[in-house]
Amino acid sequence: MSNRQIDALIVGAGFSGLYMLHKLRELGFTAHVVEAADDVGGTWYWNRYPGARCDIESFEYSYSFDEELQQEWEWSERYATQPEILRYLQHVAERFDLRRDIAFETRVASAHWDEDTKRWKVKTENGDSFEARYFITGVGCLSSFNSPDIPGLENFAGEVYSTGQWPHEGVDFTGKKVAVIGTGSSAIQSTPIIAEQADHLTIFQRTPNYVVPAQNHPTDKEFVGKLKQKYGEFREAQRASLLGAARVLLQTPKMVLSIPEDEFQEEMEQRWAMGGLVGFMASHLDSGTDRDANERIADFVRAKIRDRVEDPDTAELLTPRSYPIATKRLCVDIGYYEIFNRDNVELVDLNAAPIEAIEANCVRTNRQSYEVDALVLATGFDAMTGTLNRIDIRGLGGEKLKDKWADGPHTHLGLMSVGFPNMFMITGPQSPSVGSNMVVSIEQHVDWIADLLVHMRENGKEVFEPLVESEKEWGEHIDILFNMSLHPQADTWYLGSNVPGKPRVFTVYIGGVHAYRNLSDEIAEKGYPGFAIDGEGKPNDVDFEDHVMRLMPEELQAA
Ligand code: FAD
Ligand code: N01
Repeated sequence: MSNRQIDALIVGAGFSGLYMLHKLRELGFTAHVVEAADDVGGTWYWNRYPGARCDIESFEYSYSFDEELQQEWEWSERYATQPEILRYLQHVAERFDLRRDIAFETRVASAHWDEDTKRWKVKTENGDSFEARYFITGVGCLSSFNSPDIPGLENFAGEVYSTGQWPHEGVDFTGKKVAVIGTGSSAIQSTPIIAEQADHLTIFQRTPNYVVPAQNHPTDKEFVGKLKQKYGEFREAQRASLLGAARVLLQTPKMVLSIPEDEFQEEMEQRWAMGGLVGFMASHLDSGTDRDANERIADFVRAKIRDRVEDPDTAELLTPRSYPIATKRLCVDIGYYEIFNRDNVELVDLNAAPIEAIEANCVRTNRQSYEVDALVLATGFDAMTGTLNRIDIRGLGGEKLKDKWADGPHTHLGLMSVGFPNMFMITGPQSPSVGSNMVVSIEQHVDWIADLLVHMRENGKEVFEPLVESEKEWGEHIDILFNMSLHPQADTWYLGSNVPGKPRVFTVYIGGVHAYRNLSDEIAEKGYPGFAIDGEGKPNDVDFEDHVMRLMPEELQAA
């Protein structure tokens, strides 16, 4: 039991918490991390299912804050596997001697703002407590597993695995009848490997996904060698990009519907051959705002499904039609569709035959029972707000964050919430987060918070909080961007639609990594308008929409 007095208490030892700790220590603050797992890694600690790897090229999906680190680390593949990313984060922890300030196997249970001392009182489930000037969460957008509410799940007598909490020793499915529930990225990455091992694999699908190929390969050493000669410039380009990824594979500043058919097909084939989600997520000017334009791209991907899956009925079941492409992070595959050409793989459409119950040795739909030895839940996460809401966070007047957010998150910049002074959320809801290369967005948040803390220290200030008006304005800005986009036409975890009872509220800032950085920088440069420092603040005078419009190509503005 301890009661430590520190400047900052950080929750989580993933990409966010590790960098935040390093940055604050460098600046002379006392900081401590509390992490539920027994080691660093976050996402890459927990998600050890077979096939797990990143969807942004590794030389982009990595820290930029230390030149020596980025020069010395060698990725073995274009998209590194989970073990390699975990090794990288362990290397970072060792290189910067971070573990000595991390309490592992410790879960933060509560954080209460004390108005008298102007400090956060943080308690862990182990009974430790901290008093910290700043409470900084790096708890992850995708870190609370969404266990499905299927009748009888607890009666299943075989093995049950969740992709988001995979056993460290791995699982051998050889000779087993396996069922996978869910067809999101985690299933799309794991099922090709499970299909090779299992005697039989049944995949239960509720909503088909758009999937593009990774075209993974061993690292192109010549390319990366050249890139490392100007890594700094490349990192700047990432920060100045829409998605936080700078290796734009094809530059096509065109409106989709203006491209002649033969030219369109040729260009899309090139994108397909290059692989990866970046070339499809932001492929054309209007693909995210005009449904007809979006359909043209979706149709290209749909045709690819028909090419890859031999049985036309199965191909049709796997084809998404009800929602626009890229309204959820695109899935990237290595051999997913091809598994449906195997004799030992079966696809069950839950829309035609919903699961009625899970029994001791089978999954029973309203049409048929499927005998199963092992059940894999690839059912996603209570994303964006889920992990924050699991902590008893109380701000001014004892208000609970969870209560304040009962109808969805309310934040300023996705970074702070009114009534919760000196609390910061790295990649919080309503920030670019999951709509971007997250390492770039994490570094931006960490740097902004660190600069602010220095500003507070240099000016002898204690309490920092957004103004009510700025939070309202930010919420309206999020809504404007949402309504300009095709996101309202999809039911995704971005909107909480995957968790029964969650309010349908859009939780991602989609104005671009570049626009977000620019407006955040302007706020800092102007001395933090829109926030109160020790109770005094000027209203926000930063024009959020203007930042987005300035970076929007003219053709799109006109449209
Ligand atoms: P996390 O890595 O989620 O770490 C949060 C940590 O906080 C966890 O270790 C958790 O145990 C801890 N924690 C939470 N609550 C508490 C508590 N109360 N007390 C103590 N500890 C707590 N993004 C990309 O940009 N590109 C990708 O390729 C990519 N691939 C992904 C693949 C998978 C399988 C998943 C699930 C996500 C992926 N993401 C990807 C998103 C990924 O989550 C982020 O890129 C990034 O790793 C998040 O880092 P983080 O430190 O913010 O959060
Ligand atoms: O989760 P998901 P995920 N009965 O929510 C289904 C990142 N990530 O872990 O779509 C039956 O996408 C659910 O159906 P529906 C990435 O950002 C990246 O796969 O809600 N089915 C869906 O099919 C990603 O977007 C990588 O209708 C149920 C599936 O389960 C995010 O994490 C890899 C159900 C869940 O899919 C989440 O991905 C992995 C129920 N009761 C993750 N409940 C990379 O490739 C849910 N489903 C880098």
